[in-house]
Amino acid sequence: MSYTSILADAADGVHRITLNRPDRLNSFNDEMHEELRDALAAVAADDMARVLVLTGAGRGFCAGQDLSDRAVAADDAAPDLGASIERNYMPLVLALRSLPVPVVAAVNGVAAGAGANIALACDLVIATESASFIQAFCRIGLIPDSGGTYWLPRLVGDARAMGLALLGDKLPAKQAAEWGMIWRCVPDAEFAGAVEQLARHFAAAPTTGLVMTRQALHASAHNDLESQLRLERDIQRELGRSNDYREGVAAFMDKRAPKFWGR
Ligand code: T3D
Repeated sequence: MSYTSILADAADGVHRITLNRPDRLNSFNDEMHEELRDALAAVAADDMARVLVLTGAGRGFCAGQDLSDRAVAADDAAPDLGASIERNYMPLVLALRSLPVPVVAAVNGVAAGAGANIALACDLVIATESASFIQAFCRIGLIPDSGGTYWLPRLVGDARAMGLALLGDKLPAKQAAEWGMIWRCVPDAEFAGAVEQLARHFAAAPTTGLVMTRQALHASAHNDLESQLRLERDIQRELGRSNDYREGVAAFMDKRAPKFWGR
């Protein structure tokens, strides 16, 4: 499939997907969703993949749903937003959360509406200092979707989640990092280098162990302690049989850098 709304490339285990509608701040339309589904399936199917970096072209990361794509004039039939979410946003969030490689959101500029929450669905969010996060939904009478009502209280606590969701104010990336909503905020001049470093790190990491770490952390949201301990036991049992565990221990004993297989 050739793409017009995104760019996708892969080299040395690093897959990159760039949302590419910069004149609309990379807002989502059906075409972009379809292309994203295809590109994410390609990452999942690539045995050589070790990491996905998701970013935006131009000055923004993503401004959420393309509002010019919506028939909202009084004389038009109301759009079925539930159908749009079921068809596009739910599969996107679930695909990002279950990809067999770590997913880095490299937030290069404003992330608003579903654009903010798609970033938060990724495993690590690194943002440039001039980026910001806006739960813009309340400005147009909607609720935070794409997992917003799930991530926000877990990441920043109820009070801040409520403030962000009800006011729709711009949260600068630096403050988002201070609040623990994202992993890191870096000065604009250092952003590209920091993203590259992260990508290279993951490209050489024990991928399956990382993906199972993500799986266990996600499960902790609904498990009690005993269930979580059982899950850790089961995953550790499986990973203990892996080539990467053998290599990690051998490299430690040999005092050399490990050479992990990944997947
Ligand atoms: O509908 C469903 O399927 C349900 C799912 C909903 C999910 C959602 O995401 S709902 C929330 C949708 N998003 C928004 O409400 C955000 C709208 N955008 C903004 O509020 C602002 O653009 C930003 C705060 C993000 C950035 O502001 P600023 O001043 O830096 O840029 P700008 O001038 O507003 O935008 C630049 C251009 O991008 C502009 O076009 P123009 O005037 O140069 O031709 C603007 O219209 C366009 N643009 C920005 N966001 C969107 C958009 N066009 C369509 N849809 C957008 N979301």
